[in-house]
Amino acid sequence: MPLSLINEANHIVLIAHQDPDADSIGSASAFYSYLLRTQKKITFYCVSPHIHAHLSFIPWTDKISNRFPIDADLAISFDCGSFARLGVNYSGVLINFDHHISNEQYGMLNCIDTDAVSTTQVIYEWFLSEDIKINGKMANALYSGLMDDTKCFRDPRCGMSIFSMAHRLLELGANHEQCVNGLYNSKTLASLRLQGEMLKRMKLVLDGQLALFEVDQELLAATGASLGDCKAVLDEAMALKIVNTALLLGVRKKGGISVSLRSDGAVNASEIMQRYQGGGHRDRAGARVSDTSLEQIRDEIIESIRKEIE
Ligand SMILES: [Mn+2]
Repeated sequence: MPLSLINEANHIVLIAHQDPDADSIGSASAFYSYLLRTQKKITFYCVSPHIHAHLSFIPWTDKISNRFPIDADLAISFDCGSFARLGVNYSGVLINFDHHISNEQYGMLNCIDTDAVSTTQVIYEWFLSEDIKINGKMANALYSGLMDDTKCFRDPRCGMSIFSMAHRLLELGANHEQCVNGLYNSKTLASLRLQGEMLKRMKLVLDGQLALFEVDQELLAATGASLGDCKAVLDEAMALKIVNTALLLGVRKKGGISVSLRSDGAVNASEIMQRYQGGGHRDRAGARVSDTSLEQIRDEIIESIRKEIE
């Protein structure tokens, strides 16, 4: 049980994954608030040295450190499907809280609910089951992850149970306006310009069912945006009625290709990305590929998609 491991530990390190999102940070943040009630030493760790400024509204992000403490005797990871994304080669006791279907189950305890829309939902339900009181800070952190992973409640899985969770979190002190502003009204001009260019260059293949985007470093340099800014356009493409799959191939600065795949159920995105040592969810997944050309990986993935949708 997570609780007995927590009770036994002296120094607990909470791990948000590499290039963290609101779900990973929000889950770890809520846990940080909870652990402050115990008399234990806590470290909030993330391998990425720079956390996106738009996530700074989530409590305790100022505590995030990219140095892993050597005396930690318990680690808890949040929203991290693969061991590699922890960014640290930790071999001690580890609890793995997640909702990715591709989760590698690398923990000593794996608390994984692949039906949950966010890891913050997994944490929320765990808090309820253990009778852990959720304060305003915790509610806001949990709500931010819920909002981000459901794309502002646009996920078709958002039904009564998700809206009652959201309702309860608002009652407990979550701030809807702050989360909307932090997650959706915080675009940079560079990312918007990039989106415009990407939409101009978008190709529709497989009879228009697949929207294809290719991004190189020249485009990023010209717009001033980063590779991380590219993914948002996939959701725009998915909003086209005819499109049921969207694929992004981005050339990384240090070489290799970053792949992101979205699907509305036509294909299993996680399964396709796992063939490239990536993973994620059925409807959105990704991978990083190094020893293949962009053309080769594009043709391979299009072929995989074609086989599944025909
Ligand atoms: Mn998540």
